[in-house]
Amino acid sequence: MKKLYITRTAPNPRKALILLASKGIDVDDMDDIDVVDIDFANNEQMSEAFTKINPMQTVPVLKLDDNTILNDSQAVCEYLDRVYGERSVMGNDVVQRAQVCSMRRIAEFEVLYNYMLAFQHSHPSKAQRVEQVPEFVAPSIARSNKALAYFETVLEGREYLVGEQLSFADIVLYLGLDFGKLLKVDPNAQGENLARFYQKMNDRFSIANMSKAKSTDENK
Ligand SMILES: N[C@@H](CCC(=O)N[C@@H](CS)C(=O)NCC(=O)O)C(=O)O
Repeated sequence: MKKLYITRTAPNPRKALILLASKGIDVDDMDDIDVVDIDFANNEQMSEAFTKINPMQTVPVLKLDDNTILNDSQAVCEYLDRVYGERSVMGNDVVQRAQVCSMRRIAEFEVLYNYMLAFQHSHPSKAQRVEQVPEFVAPSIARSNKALAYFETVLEGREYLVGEQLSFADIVLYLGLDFGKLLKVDPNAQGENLARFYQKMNDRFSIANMSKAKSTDENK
């Protein structure tokens, strides 16, 4: 049995959960993957047991049947994308794959990562994890917001960032917008196109709606 170590509210593991959900797969209902929830509230990611699995003390981690460890969200998502479901969310042809890669990296490094830095440098729960530099917070948020202006133009007249179907780049941009809320950045106030995009993605993939879908399923 493979093991997927996640924290359901954190953006990097959510990439994997949303990728699977976008293919109609419920992570808790997979025959060959066991989900292991890592409790951030109790710093379980820093425990001795988890550190043995991933010395970087981060989630997600996917442990394969032969004990191979994939300890980065991109690697985990590449694996899940290839092994599960019909259509790849990484792009349908060579050019699309390159476009998805490009949009995904800009969304990741300019939007999500800068918000994560702002969070790590300001939130009390991360004081153990990083040496907090409060001066880092405002410029990091400003950097993310600046990149959002770029995505507002990319989404003009388009439903998704690349092609006509949802791709991994959309998932990462959505997670960036969603994480920005923790820094008091309103995802609905960054431009009309981003607001439309955020609403649509959030209806499908918000933490609340994904667990709601699950409890409805369980009640069947
Ligand atoms: N490069 C890694 C980064 C993963 C990462 O930073 N994950 C966060 C959750 S979004 C984490 O585990 N943080 C641990 C902590 O804050 O203590 C990846 O993309 O998988």
